[in-house]
Amino acid sequence: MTTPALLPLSGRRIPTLSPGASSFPHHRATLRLSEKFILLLILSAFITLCFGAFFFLPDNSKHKRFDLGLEDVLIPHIDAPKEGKHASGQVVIHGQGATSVPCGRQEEESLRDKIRADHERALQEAKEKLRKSREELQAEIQTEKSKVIEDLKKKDVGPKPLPPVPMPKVVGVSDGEPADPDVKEKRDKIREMMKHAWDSYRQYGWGHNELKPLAKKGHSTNIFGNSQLGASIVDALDTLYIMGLHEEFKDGQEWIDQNLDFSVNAEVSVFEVNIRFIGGLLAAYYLSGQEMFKQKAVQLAEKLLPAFNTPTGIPWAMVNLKSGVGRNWGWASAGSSILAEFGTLHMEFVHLTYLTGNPVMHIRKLLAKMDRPNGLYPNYLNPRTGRWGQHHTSVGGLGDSFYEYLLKAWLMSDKTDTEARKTYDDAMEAIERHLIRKSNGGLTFIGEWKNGHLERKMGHLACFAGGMFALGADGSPDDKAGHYLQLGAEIAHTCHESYDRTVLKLGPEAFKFDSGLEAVAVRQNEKYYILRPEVIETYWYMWRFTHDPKYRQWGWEAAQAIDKYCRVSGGFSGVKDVYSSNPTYDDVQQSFFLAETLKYLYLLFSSDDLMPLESWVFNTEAHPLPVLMDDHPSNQSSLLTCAMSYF
Ligand code: DMJ
Repeated sequence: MTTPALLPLSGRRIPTLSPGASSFPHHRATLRLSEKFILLLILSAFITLCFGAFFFLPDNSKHKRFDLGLEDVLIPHIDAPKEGKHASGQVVIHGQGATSVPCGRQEEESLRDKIRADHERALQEAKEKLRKSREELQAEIQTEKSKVIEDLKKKDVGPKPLPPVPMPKVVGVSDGEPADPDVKEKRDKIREMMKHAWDSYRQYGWGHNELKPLAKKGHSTNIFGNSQLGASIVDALDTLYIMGLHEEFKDGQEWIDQNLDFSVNAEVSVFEVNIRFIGGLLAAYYLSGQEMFKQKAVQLAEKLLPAFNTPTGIPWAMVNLKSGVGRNWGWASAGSSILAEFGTLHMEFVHLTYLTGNPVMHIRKLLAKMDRPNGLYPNYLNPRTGRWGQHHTSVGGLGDSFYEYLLKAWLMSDKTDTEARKTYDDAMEAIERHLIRKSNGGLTFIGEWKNGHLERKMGHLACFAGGMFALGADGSPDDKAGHYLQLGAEIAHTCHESYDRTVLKLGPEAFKFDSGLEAVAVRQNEKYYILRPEVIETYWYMWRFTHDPKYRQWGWEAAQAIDKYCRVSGGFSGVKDVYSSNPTYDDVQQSFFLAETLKYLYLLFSSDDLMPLESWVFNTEAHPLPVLMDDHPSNQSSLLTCAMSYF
């Protein structure tokens, strides 16, 4: 397509220079010499102007407009030979020399010829275009669009060379066989449960995001958009690896290598895709050393980056992987982004920064500058205005992993990211003061703060905090390690009570501490259990830090209950009412059941040398990422310092 801007210019110029001007002799005769001179002057000025325009005006053909997903504003090149390709496959523009001053007569001549030729060609193309019908033009535009999309796809799929970085120390990734035969038997049982979950998904839901174990077919939810990204495969990989299920791991690896393509028109949750996919792929890379996983993680992260395109840099909750258009959940207060979502990207992106050298965000710095009501972080923040939405603070849903990632950022940096630690400590202090209470029956619980009022209700999700308190005990200020370990134990106890006070011995989604109620759900829509991991996660951390046998016992109770009430022939399903002896199924095998619940159970019955906590930090989806040791021989610390300064 010709650049339209050329048309008027040429339209004026050609008649002016045309010999046709001499066909009006009577005019010429009547002209006086001075008038002729003035006319000549004007003419030569005009010609100079025209040439000047060619020399000095920017060449529109070089300004390739390229908006992902806005194909209708693409302006294809008319000057294809000016483009070239680097060996890397990246398009580069050559030929800027057209704006430089010609140094000799010969160059001047050839430049003039070139301009003339370009000009003629442009005019010719324009004439041809004008002769075409509307349909022909539309078909042409369509072909151009498809070509650009194809080129884009090729660019996406092709492996991009990443800078070589040293592999962090990877220790204790297999074995962990316990000495006690009884414990070993339990561990084998958990492994068998994983096999059943995986094999069922392999048979009935392969390639889909999740599985419907009763209907025996694939399943998905809105967090994955309209996509088939094999979420369960990516989420399960590292669990398979840690359990020594290598055939299954290879099967999953092959699927990812051949089928996992992120160039899909799907609007996904940035948070969920980050914790499950990027976390899962990075963990698979570190455990197996297979480059392909790293490549995929980086490709996916690039697809998520447009979500950060907001006035504040706080990302949208959702992004369309193809167009890059982002938006927030309709239900979130005042168009806000969610604390637990934008605050749970740090670990994975620090690793990506480490692996690629591309710094990406500065969320923590922005939050540090903001006023916080009572020192608490509200769950809602508007990414346009940078202002908090509704003042609702929670360590459960909407807030949870934000706090978790502050602590884990510090651990993952080999305890050098002291800013993260300080932010975590300050947040915990405010949470203890305003949200943590003891019930009349002596159970410690974490309530929710809503506009200055404490709701005495705790979510299943908040039960992860027992493990977090224990994990953060070492390094806590004012020598409060004992206090935090105790707090972790109290939360673990409360959450165990929430399981123990049900018929199925599985915990409800939320439970109350009000009007004589202690750790039980009241509303029907809070009585379900969807194979969540948080309580078992806390048991595992508490076991690692105390070796109190009650944590293994509680974990075993949960494993047995899951096997008894959630297992069906086509996998494992959530249940709708944990207080009913005859529960109905929700018919979903969540991907986090394979990523987290079964992994934490397996680790609970393994010896401590499997995935030691000095070397590994688990992301919020239980994907282990290695601690980036500051004393790594090959200049890693400067890379790390660089990465950290952006967060
Ligand atoms: C998981 O996807 C993650 O743990 C997340 O942080 C919140 N909880 C679900 C599982 O319950």
